[in-house]
Amino acid sequence: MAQRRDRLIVVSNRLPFIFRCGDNGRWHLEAGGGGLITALLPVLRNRGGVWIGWPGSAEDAPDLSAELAAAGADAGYTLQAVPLTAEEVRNFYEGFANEIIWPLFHDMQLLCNFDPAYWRTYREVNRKYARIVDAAASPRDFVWVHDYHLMNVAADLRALGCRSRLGFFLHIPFPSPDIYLKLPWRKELLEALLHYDLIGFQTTRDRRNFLQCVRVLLEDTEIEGRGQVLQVAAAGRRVRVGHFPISIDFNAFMGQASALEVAARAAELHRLLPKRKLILGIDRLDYTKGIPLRLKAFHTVLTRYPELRERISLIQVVVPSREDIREYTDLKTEIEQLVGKINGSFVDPGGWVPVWYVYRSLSRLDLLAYYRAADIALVTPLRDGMNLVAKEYCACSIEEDCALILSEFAGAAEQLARGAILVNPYDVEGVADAIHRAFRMGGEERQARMRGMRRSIRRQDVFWWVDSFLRAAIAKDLRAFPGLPGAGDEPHAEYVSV
Ligand code: GDG
Repeated sequence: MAQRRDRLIVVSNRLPFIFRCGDNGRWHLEAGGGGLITALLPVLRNRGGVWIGWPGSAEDAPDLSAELAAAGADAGYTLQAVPLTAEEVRNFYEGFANEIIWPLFHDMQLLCNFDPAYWRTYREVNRKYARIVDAAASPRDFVWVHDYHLMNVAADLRALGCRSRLGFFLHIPFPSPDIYLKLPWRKELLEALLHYDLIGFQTTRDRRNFLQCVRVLLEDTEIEGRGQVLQVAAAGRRVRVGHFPISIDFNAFMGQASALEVAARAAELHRLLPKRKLILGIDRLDYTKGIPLRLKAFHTVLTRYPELRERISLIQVVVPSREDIREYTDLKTEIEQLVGKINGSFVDPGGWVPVWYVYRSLSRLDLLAYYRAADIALVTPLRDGMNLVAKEYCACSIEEDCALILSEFAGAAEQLARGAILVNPYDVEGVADAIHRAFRMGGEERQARMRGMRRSIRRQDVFWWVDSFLRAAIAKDLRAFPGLPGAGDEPHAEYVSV
């Protein structure tokens, strides 16, 4: 009888396929997108495995398990849905995850609504995920849980007697103790996290913040080791804690951006907006992305450096997100007012429009064309776990003749500090000066900076990210653990037994 291999079990809030109700009232499955899915699909396809998550609709959606099974069979792994009731979605997803952890972990504690009912439902829903994982996992499997929605799952799994190895990756930042300590359930949440065998953060700053919180809140803390992965003992548990900057499929982006169709669409943009440098901002509608301050900086640059008028245009793409939440609709209104104010102040009838505002999701082709057409990317989140847009922009800059202005509070800044023009997004005049500097930068400097960033992103691409996390998870002894980043002599994760 063929022996079953150890499997990778991925657990995330959402499945890579979501249930959607079409205009005709019929339910169907739609493939999801995004960095996490792109990163993990090749590994799951090669090894087989299971992906467990919420299919993105309330429990009253019809039973689509047969469709889900068929989609999984096509994709080469098993999909398992975690059904959530409407109340669970409200208190767990919209409440605890998006009204507490999302703002708090992005340093915006004033936006938090610390409703105790949210915490109760968060614990219940995490237990629900844990029960489904426990039923699916064997002790030889490796369970990889993703993101802030599911921080309690390991503790719940251990309580159920699960003996599989457990890893966790946080896609958003981890705040400093000053901010984290505001959370009413701060100790319970930290202790729950320590039930994972490996905890991964995006940056060294996030890892440092986490370790400081552990030291402040928990007893008998010891931290050992150096480099990418440390050993931490606290509250009677031992856990590995590392930083693993997430990335993109660099070669896929570069290849697709080289397509004739993309080049033609990019050239068309330059024809429509002739004789000027194009500055690009692409963000989900979210208050962490710093869009209003960015628009104010653009207004400032046009006031402070009048010679740039008619020689630059900002294309600001805002992708609709969480539109049923008040903060988000208010933000949309604020953005639209600012765009109106800038265009009203500077527009040249029949000619130059300073801000091109696009409020919709772009097709992949358009996204690539915008990346390729832009001379300068303006990526200025107030706080961001990583920011993949910055990396995708570099990958698509095939001629290497363009500049990236990047917030120092994006995780990507740790890796791209030498090539990007780093800015403090709260410093409107500083960002305006950075735009001016990028506009005037000589070709040689632009190319040298962009070349360096592209080299680094290509070396540490998304497959490197998966590899380094899985290697850290399976290493038996950290002293025998080779330098993780770029360890070329190590087997690829697809072949590593997890
Ligand atoms: C979270 C963390 C962390 C955007 N507009 C369109 C579109 N996109 C794609 C981009 C990119 C992704 O969405 C956005 O990723 P980001 O990393 O920039 O931001 P979040 O969504 O906030 O992601 C973040 C990430 O998780 C991964 O760990 O980096 O810090 O907040 O891939 O290309 N794609 C298409 N049309 C669009 O209009 N097709």
